[in-house]
Amino acid sequence: MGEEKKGFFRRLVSGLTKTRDNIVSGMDSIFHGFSRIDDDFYEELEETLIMGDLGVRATMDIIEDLKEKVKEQHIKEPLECRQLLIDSIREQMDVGETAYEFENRTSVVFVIGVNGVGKTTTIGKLAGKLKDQNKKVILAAADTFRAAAGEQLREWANRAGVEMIGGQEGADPASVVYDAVAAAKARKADVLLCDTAGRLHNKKNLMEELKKINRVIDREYPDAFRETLVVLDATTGQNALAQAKEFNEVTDITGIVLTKMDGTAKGGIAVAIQAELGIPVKYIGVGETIDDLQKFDSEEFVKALFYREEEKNDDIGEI
Ligand SMILES: Nc1nc2c(ncn2[C@@H]2O[C@H](COP(=O)(O)OP(=O)(O)OP(=O)(O)O)[C@@H](O)[C@H]2O)c(=O)[nH]1
Ligand SMILES: [Mg+2]
Repeated sequence: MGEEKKGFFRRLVSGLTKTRDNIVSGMDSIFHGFSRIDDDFYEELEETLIMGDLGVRATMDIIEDLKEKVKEQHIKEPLECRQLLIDSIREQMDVGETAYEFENRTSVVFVIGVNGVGKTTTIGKLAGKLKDQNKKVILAAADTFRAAAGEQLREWANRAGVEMIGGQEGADPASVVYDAVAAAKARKADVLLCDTAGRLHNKKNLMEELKKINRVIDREYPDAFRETLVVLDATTGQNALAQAKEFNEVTDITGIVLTKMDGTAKGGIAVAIQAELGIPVKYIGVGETIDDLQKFDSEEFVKALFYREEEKNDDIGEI
């Protein structure tokens, strides 16, 4: 691993401490506590995975897969299941290669999600990241529901050193997007990031609003690449999964941002989202500052989750 990557990995390992304590410690005590592989053993594992927010469906699939592997490979020792389980979780999370095409295209990124999940903060962090890559970024404050929302986004725009287009409180979000698209075209921006209001989670409102905004973009900016990111608060566990499902019914989601992964015990929700919905988690939020957004990688995630302190060597072996 390169130095930078190693740093990321360490932060991920430490950010997942509570999740690891929640899921992996429980699992390990099952592996050590059982002397044979029987129904009770599987039941306890199942319970641990569900308690760890991996979701009922993903858990069932993981356990099924484990049972098959145990049978095929004639495994007798509970401890030998550890690696098989890790493999199963990783396989369940597979959504193919995650694309970040919008970063390299002229694009419009929509950021949606319910109240307080971290949409505005994520946009600020993303703007900072793209700016560091020398991209020209414009923010659209399409959350016109509260005046404070625009001000909060303006602070992030200043922090990231990018431009923001806003509207009056109560203005039509589609008109803000219209203005922002005009600005993006005039300034030859690479990426236009649109903040939206959390109250839109009422399905009908959201659908209407998105339709209207999409029409504006289709008409005014037809060549722009489109990305729709749903932001979910990892600390809400199963609620986050339910929200993702709802948004998925209303619009074509291209990716998930899972925020507040720092210090939550519910990081297992990343497994549930990818396994149940097949939508890639593209970024995770690991804190409140501009540098606290990481690209998500399932392999690294599973490695970090099952990381053992005693395996101190940097190349943490075959997980
Ligand atoms: N610890 C932590 N806090 C975060 C993270 N992302 C966002 N927050 C905090 O979550 C709170 C809400 O963030 P906002 O970005 O305002 O959320 P929002 O979705 O825009 O909220 P509304 O506009 O009210 O719907 C703020 O206090 C953020 O600092 C994260 O990854 N980790
Ligand atoms: Mg906001």
